[in-house]
Amino acid sequence: MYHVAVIGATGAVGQKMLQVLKELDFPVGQLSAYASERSAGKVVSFNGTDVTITALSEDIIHHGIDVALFAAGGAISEQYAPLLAEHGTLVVDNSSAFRMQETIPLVVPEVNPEAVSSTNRLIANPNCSTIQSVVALAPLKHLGFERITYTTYQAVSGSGQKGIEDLARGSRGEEPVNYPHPIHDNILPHIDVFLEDGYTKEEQKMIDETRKIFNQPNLPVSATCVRVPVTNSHSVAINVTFSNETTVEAIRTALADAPGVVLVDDVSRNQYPMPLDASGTDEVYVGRIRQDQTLANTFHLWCVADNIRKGAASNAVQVARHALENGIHS
Ligand code: 2RA
Repeated sequence: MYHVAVIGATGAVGQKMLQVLKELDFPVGQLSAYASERSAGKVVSFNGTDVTITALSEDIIHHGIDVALFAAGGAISEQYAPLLAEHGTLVVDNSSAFRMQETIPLVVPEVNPEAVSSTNRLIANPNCSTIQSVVALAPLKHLGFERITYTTYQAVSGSGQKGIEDLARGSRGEEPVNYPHPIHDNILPHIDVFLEDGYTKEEQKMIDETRKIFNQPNLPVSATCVRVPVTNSHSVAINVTFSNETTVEAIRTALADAPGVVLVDDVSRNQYPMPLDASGTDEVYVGRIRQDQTLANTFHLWCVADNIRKGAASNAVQVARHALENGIHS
């Protein structure tokens, strides 16, 4: 049994980590919850018990923590995650701070479990929209990826509680506070900041992280990331070109047998993945599989997953379990 800490325990992802640690039967002997000074003394719930929030400080290295799950944003991760890892804690970080550092594994256990070695104490959790996309694509890797394009339809919960509140505000006819435009009755082709070339940082994350996870640094990948007025669960339209010939049926068969994937693809019965069905689960749902009419060896896939669970909290817990089972000892 392990002493597990959740850093950022009052946020949407931190709260979900507490829930998922219990639901996935993670071997928690002791649970500690950390957040900013502002939240110190507040109470969160773990396995039906109240846990009082401790203000995060460098003192944490003396608290005997075996496993730390970080969900407190990049600046906090940069300050505390390497420090804890150096002092023997296994750290899984949900921020983007370390994802592209060469020596730090970026892991989705169903996709690249081999990226974790027994010397890694700091492991990065990928971006939510990347996680579900690579889970959907991994069973097709043997076909050879030539090119991938993503178009995302991302729920407001990806922005945390403030995104959910903006959607509710809009439905009451009030102005947005978090987003630059109303999200109610609207869509925003804008997630995270704009970069010099016109892509957003969210789009660049999907591009870079896909290349790193599949270990194909030069793979042509492109993305358009869009915020939609859905409370929870992201959807991604994937267009993928393979080097080898295949068929829709062969793709369906590969996905039907794949870990973490549920195939929902029977349009004769209007069966396809939808956010309402994915929310509250840890699977990635894939459907609408069809051949692209315009390009050889190219297919469309539609995938949906709970962005707070598989896209963040559940993947982090699964990564921690995988690392512990594979020789990382605290
Ligand atoms: C979003 N990718 O949906 C973010 C959350 N990590 O905005």
